[in-house]
Amino acid sequence: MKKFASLCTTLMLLLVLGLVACTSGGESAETETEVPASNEAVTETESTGETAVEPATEIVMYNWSEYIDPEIYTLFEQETGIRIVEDNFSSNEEMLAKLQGGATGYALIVPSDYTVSIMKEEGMLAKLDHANIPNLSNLSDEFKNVPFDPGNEYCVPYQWGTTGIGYLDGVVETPTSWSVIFEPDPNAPYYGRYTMLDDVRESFAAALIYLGYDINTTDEKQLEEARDLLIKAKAGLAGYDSDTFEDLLAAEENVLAHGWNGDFLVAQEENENIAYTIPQEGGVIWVDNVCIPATASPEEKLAAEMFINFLLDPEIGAMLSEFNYYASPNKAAEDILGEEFLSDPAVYPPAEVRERLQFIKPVGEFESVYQRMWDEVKSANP
Ligand code: SPD
Repeated sequence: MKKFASLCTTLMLLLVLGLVACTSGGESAETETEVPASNEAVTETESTGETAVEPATEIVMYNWSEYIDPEIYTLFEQETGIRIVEDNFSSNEEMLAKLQGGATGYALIVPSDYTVSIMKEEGMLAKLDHANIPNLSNLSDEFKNVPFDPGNEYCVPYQWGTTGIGYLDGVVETPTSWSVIFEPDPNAPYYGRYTMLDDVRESFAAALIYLGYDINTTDEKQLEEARDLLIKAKAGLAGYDSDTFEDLLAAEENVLAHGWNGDFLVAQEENENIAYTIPQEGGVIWVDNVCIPATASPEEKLAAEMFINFLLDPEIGAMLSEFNYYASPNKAAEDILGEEFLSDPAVYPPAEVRERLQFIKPVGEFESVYQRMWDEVKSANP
């Protein structure tokens, strides 16, 4: 058994602020990763033989780009002395491949729902010590028991959103169907001026939805049809882009894009003609989560849990949504966000839209078939 003996003294202020809890029990990274013998931050107390862990003074968060207000890092550092450095990825698969390839040094990662399932299955995540995250109680009930991580054992929902089509209102008609992308018309004014996400599961989901198939199909014939459709669509595409699709719309370089709702809504501040819609065939709904890789040291894990607790603070949760325009899983933050935000159908889709949305789910071994066909799409010259 280990306890944070000196932590209780040195972090008294943080305790008062509710930022960290001291515990001698519960799950902690020590059960997932060995404490390096040379690590000075982990000391053994003479009387009990128990170890005291102090939080790391700097940790790295591996996140999607433009997904967090940098001011949140500053406030956290002011309160705790812990500096957070950010590194970015553009897709779940990129992040997963990097970690599977042995990358270490990340204390916080932000995988989507289906990727949490994959990482749990592969033993890549540390179990959270809930005693260090008292603000967990601020989560809305529906996010306390998500199917990919019941009881928030490994992760805490960060933000949630949808995948649909953003467009320049007034320049193109409201795209009511995915046909705008999948039936490319060389005479259409937007031909060559739209992008699709550079994301295997998202782009296949759009094609499978248009074909009327399950977005998690493991039927190779259906997937081949979707691949062929994606190749056909490629003729009219300006490119695959997960990082700047909204900026290209704001600059009116492109007029339409497959992408994530919040990114379009943020870009509206630059160009008020940007609008977002979910086509009649439906779209994707997703939950991104903040988790700790199993490779994090006990010191990094404690600092990461303190930051997760900080994110769950009502004011900080509201700051997060005000910055990235994604829906919050934090009930206490929603109470601050106010009615205008909560009633925006582009952020919180109404019931009739929600029933047309599907979650991407893990497809096990079949993941490699998706990847192979995606490689075929990317290398095709239509
Ligand atoms: N700019 C941040 C975008 C985050 C999108 N994450 C959603 C992934 C769903 N597959």
